[in-house]
Amino acid sequence: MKVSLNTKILSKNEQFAEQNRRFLAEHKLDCLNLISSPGSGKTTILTRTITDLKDKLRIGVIEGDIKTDYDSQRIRAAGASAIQIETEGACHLSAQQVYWALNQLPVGDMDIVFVENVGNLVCPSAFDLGERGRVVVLSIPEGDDKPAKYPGTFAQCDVVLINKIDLLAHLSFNIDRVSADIHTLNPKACIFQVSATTGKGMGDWYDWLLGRKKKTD
Ligand SMILES: Nc1nc2c(ncn2[C@@H]2O[C@H](COP(=O)(O)OP(=O)(O)OP(=O)(O)O)[C@@H](O)[C@H]2O)c(=O)[nH]1
Ligand SMILES: [Mg+2]
Repeated sequence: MKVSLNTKILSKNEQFAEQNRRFLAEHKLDCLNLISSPGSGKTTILTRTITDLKDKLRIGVIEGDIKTDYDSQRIRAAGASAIQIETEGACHLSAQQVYWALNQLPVGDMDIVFVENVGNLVCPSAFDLGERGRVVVLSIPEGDDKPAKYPGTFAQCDVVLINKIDLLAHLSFNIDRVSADIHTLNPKACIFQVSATTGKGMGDWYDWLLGRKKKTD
């Protein structure tokens, strides 16, 4: 018997990532995968973005956490639809979980779906969810050595949001070093300095997001 080895065998995750790409294309939906350490401010960035862009961008959110629906409650309180996935121990979301959640969201009323991945800088970047872009959040209290120590995550993203810049005066964090390290790993990454609690710098992030909307319109 002759077995052809020319056909690429896709893993289950890759198959669902392909399905997600088709789903997003059919529904003309943008989709960004948010990756960071726990507590860097992903949900705070999302709730502020939902509030500030409520007249400009229709946002839905898929929340990934090991346990609890706290984050999806915060998203709904900010005025957007949210679907919570509890991974029960897994350190990342899978494309199959995202496929299920996309099918629960009222996507006909949306321009973009954010996927807030489980907080850590290692596993999530290894799993293609079929998303259209990746955003890594790095916050000032985590320290300025993180891009160098977790290069895989920073090498595969479109944007890095350096969050909690309101704390710069209180902590030792060298923004120039971080920017240089990110650009060495990923010359195309856009870097925005923001504070999700004070709102400082969020305008540049919004301009970038709204620029994507114009391209998909
Ligand atoms: N000072 C300051 N605190 C912030 C900022 N953004 C978020 N925080 C605080 O940081 C803490 C964690 O914020 P979250 O938005 O829950 O972080 P997260 O990344 O969603 O956390 P996980 O989902 O658990 O990974 C909260 O106490 C926020 O109020 C900021 O820009 N400045
Ligand atoms: Mg969160």
